[in-house]
Amino acid sequence: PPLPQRSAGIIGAPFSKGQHRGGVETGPDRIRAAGLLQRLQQQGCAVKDYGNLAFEDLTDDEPVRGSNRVRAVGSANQRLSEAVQAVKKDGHTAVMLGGDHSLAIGSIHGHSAAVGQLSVLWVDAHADVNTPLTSYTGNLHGQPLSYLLRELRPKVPALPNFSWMQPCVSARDLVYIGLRDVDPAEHYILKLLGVKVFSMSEVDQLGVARVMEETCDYLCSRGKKPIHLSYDIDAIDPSVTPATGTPVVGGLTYREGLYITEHLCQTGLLSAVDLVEVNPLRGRTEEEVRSTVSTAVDLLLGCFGRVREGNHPLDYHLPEP
Ligand code: 5AB
Ligand code: MN
Ligand code: MN
Ligand code: MN
Repeated sequence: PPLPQRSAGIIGAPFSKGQHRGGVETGPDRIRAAGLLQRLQQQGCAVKDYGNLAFEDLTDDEPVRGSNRVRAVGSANQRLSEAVQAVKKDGHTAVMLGGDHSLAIGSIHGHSAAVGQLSVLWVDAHADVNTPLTSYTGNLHGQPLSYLLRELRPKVPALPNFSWMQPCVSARDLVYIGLRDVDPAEHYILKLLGVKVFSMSEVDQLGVARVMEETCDYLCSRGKKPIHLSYDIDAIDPSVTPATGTPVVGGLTYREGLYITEHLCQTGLLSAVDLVEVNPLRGRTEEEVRSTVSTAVDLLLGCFGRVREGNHPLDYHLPEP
C-alpha cells in the first residue's frame, strides 16, 4: 500500500547499569550502523536523529535495599525523560534505542509528560515488574514497571535520584505479550492488579493475529490513547535474536514479532517505541549479532509502515517507454 508520511525522532540511550552485563550500551550504534535511518528514509519516513544521550558517571552508587546502581539509573532516566519530551514536542514518533530495559522508566515518563495518558504494550519474555523489595537479582531492568504503575506506588520505597518522577501508567492501560519467565512475586502482582497478559501460551493458543486484535480492542475500550510500545528484543526466540542479556527459549518467531509492529502501526496510535536489550557482546558469533541487530531494525521498520507485501511511495509512477 502507499505510505502515509510519518516521522521518527531517534534517541540513542547507551546505558547498561540496569543490569550487570557489559555491551548493551553499544546497542544504539550497532542498530544505526545496520542502516536504520537510511532504511526508514527509503520507506518514506522523515527521520531526525537526536544522537546519543550522555549519562552522568556516578562513583558513589552503593546498593539500595538490595538493588544495584539505583542512582545511575535514576539520573539516566531523568535525562531520557527530558529528551523524549523534546522529541514529542517536535511532533515525531519517539524511538528510544537501548540500552537496557530500565530505560523504559524515563521513556514512558517523558512520553506521558508530553502527551498525557498512555496505553502501554510491553513485549518481553519477562514481566519487569519486580519492586526493589521483591527482586532477587537487584537489577533495575527487571523493575521498571513497578515505578511506572500507579497501583504499585504504596509498595515501592523512595529511592535516591527518583524524586523527579511519579507513576503515570494505570494497570488497566498495560498489556503484555510474550511472557514466559515470570518471577513468583511478579506473577502475584499481575494477578493482584488484573493486568492483561498474553503469555507465550496465549500466543500458541490464539495465534498472533487474534492476540493483536484483542490487545487493540482492550487498549482502545476506554478511548483511543497514544500507544507506547516497549519492545524487549528477548521477546523474540533466541534462535533468531541470541545477542541479548537474558535469553529465554520458546519465544516469538520472527514473523510473530514483526506482525505485532505491523498491526500496531496500522492503528495510527503508535506514539513512542523502545527497542531495548540488544547486546552485541552476547552474540557468540558475528552471525548471531547480525541476526539480532537486523531483527531489531526490521521491527522498527514495521513500526513505521513497512509491510511484507511491499510498499511504494504515494507519488510513485511508472517510467514511460
Ligand atoms: B529484562 C528477572 N525477573 O528481575 C529479574 O531483560 C529478569 O528487561 C529480568 O526483561 C529481565 O532480574 C529484565 C530475573
Ligand atoms: Mn526481557
Ligand atoms: Mn486491532
Ligand atoms: Mn525487559
